[in-house]
Amino acid sequence: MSSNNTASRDVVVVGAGFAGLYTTIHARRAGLNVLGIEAGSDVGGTWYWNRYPGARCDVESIDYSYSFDEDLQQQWRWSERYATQPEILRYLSHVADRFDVRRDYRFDTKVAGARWDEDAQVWHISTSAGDTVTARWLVMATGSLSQPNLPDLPGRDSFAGAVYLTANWPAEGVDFTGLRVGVVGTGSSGVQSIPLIADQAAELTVFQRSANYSVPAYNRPLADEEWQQVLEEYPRRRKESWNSAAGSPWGSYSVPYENLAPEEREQVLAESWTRGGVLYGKAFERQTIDTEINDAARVYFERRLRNIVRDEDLARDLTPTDHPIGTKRICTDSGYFETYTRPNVHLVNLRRDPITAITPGGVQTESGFHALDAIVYATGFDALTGALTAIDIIGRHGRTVRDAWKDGAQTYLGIGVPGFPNLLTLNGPGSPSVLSNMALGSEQQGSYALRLILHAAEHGYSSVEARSDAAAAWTAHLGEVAGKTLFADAPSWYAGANIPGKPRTFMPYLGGFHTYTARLDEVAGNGYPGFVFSEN
Ligand code: NA7
Repeated sequence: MSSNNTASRDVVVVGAGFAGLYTTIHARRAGLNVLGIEAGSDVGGTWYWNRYPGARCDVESIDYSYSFDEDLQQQWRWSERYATQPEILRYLSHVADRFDVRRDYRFDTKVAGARWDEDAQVWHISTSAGDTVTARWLVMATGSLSQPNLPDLPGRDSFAGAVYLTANWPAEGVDFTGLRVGVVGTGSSGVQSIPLIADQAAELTVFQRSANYSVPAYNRPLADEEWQQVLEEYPRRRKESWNSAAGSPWGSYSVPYENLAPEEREQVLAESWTRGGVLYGKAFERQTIDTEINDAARVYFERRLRNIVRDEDLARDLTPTDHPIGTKRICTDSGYFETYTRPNVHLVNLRRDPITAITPGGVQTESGFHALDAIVYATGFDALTGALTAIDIIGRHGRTVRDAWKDGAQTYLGIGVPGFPNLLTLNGPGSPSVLSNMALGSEQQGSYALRLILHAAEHGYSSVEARSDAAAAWTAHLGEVAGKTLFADAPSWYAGANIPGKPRTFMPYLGGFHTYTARLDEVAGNGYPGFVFSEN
C-alpha cells in the first residue's frame, strides 16, 4: 500500500494505551507502514500517567485485558481480582515486548497539530520534536480520560506547598509522612487515593464538591486454584463478554424487580453489593431507567454508609444528592468511607462551605482557613473530547475539531468525524467505551478502524469521510438512548457537566457494547453507508 500513495506512512496512531497498542500491532500485521506517537516515555496510556496511590482498574483484571491472543491470555497471570496500576503497566509493557511494538513508536513526542491536505489526500502531522510526519490515515487513540481538568480556583497558583495531580503523578511516588495534605475531588481517583494518603499524612482534609456513590471492591488475591479455573473458562467468559452490554460477563439479577418480594429484593441488593464496586450499578435490570428501582438501590447504599459512618452530620455530607445511583460511575473502593472515621481526616463540604481562595499557606473556605503543606487535585478530566480538542487538528476548509465540536461532539459511530477525512477516533465521543470494558472496546474500535482502512485500500480509495447527516443522526441517537434513562438527569462528565462552558450533550453510546458491535458489523456489511469514499 505504501508504494502507491504519497504518504511517508500509511497510518499514524497517536497514543500507546490499550487502543493505540492494539491498533499499532494489528496495523503492522496487516502489512501497513505504521508509526505510533506517544507523549509518555513508554507504553501504558492512562496507566502510565495515573500513578497515584491506590490506583486500580474497577473492571476485574481477567476481563480488563486483551482477548485477541490466546497465548497471551493463557500465559499472563493476574495476581488480584482488581489489578493495581503498576500491574496493569507491567502487563502493557509485557504486551509491547511480546509483540515487539515499541520499535513502531516514537516516545516522549507529542502531536502538536495535524493538517489534512486535500490535494495529496494525506495528513501532515507536526510533532513536539519539530518535524512533520505525513500519513494517509490518522488514528487518534488518545484516550477518553487523558486531558486532566485542573480547576481554575482563585489564587490556585499562589500555593507555596507541593501540588500534585492524580492524573499526572510523579513516577518516583510521593511521601506524605508528617504533612498536612488537602485533596480536592472525590471521584474514583480521590476515592482510591484518600485512604492511602490518610495512612501517611499527619492531617488530611478532603474538599468535596459532590459526594459520590462508592461500593467496596471486595478485592482479593487470585489463588492458583481459582486461576486454573479462570484459564479453563476464558473462552466462555470472553464470548459472554463480547455478547454483553458492558463487555464483561456480569449481568443483572434474572428476575425483574417487580416480581420479587421485599425481602428478595433486599437479598439481591446484598449479593450485588458483595460482588463489589461498579457492579452494584446493575443489581437489577432497569436500575438506571426506573426511579423506583434506582431508589431501592440508593436506600440500601445509604444504609451501608450509615453502618460505617455513625456520625449523622458526617454521613449526611457523604451522601450523594446530585444524581441517581449509577448515573455517574460508581466508585470501587478499599476502605473509603471508613477513612472518615479516622481522627486525622476532615471533610469539607464545598456545597455548604465553598473555596474562596487558595493562598500560599492553604485553602480558604467561606467558614475558615485550612493550612496545608500539599494539595492533591483529583479533579478529573475533560472527558472524551478533551484530548482531541486540545490538538490543532485541521480538516477540510481549514476547520479544527475544536471549532467543529464547539456546540457538542459530532461523530459517526464514534469513529468518523465529518469534515475530517481519514481521521479515525477510538474510545471517543459516540462510542460505548467509557460505559464498558475499555480493553475489549479498544479491540472493537481498533479493529474497525483497520477494517475501514483496508476496505479503502482494497478498493483504491484515497479517503473516507463520515457524512454529516450520518453523524448528526448518530449523535441524536446517543441523546435519545440516554434520554430514556436516568443518566439524562446526572451532571456527569459523560454529559460534559464537569467542565465549565462545555456543551451539555450525552457523549457515550449507552445502547450496549454488543449492540454497538452489531451496528458496526451491519454498517461494514452494507458497504459502509454513512461514510463517503473518494479516489484522487
Ligand atoms: P471524576 O470522576 O471526574 O472526579 C473528579 C472530582 O473532582 C469530582 O468529585 C468533582 O466534583 C471534583 N471537582 C472537579 N472540579 C472541581 C472544582 N472546581 N472544585 C471542587 N471539586 C471539583 O474524575 P476521576 O479522575 O476521579 O475519575 C474519572 C474516571 O476514571 C472514573 O469515572 C473511572 O471511570 C475512572 P463534581 O462531582 O464534578 O462536583
